Amino acid sequence: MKGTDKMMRFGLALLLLCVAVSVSAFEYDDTVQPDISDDRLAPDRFVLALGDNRLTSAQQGDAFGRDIDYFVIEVPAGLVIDAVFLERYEADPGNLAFLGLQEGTIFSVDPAAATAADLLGGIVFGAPQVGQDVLSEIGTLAGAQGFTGPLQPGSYAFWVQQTGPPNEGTLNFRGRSTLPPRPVPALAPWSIATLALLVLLVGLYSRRV
Ligand SMILES: [Ca+2]
Repeated sequence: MKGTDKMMRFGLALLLLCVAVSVSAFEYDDTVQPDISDDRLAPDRFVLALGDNRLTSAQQGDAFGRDIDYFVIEVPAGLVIDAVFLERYEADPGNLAFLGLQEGTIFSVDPAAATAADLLGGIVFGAPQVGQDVLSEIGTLAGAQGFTGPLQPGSYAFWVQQTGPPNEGTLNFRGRSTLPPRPVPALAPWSIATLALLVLLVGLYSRRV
């Protein structure tokens, strides 16, 4: 293998590394992007990343054209969900929504038949909780299996619905690292990308001369 080819392969590997370490938190808004799945057996899927992971969704009851939202959040190894902030909620006064969750990659029960016992946790939420971290309230839903502390690595299926006129709300699922701090400061992703591009450019130049 020529030296320039080796150099270019090294540069490409660095670029791939850069992409891998700079995976960003998810941000989704179903009021402007496609509606979040109405199918509990085929929920939309999001992967939690470090920091703020925001999901804005709208729901409405039967009289307004039923819209239920199902989504799964995958919590990778090394991360936990340590807070769920209700950042925004807009609806008619007094119109509240419900969020329930189960462990797994689908929501296993028909919402018409679901009881609290089917859920890991849940919450009736709305304007009163705007600005609050509601994770502990989700974990203490009466009759649910319940949990305390952060949501550990795994898959969590969420069911969000309400029965009144349209609402919309923004939840921020905060990802926190559980890995020990690195002893040596790591290169920032942009500096790895810069190095990778330099290696590629040198490789291309070397091929031409
Ligand atoms: Ca929706």
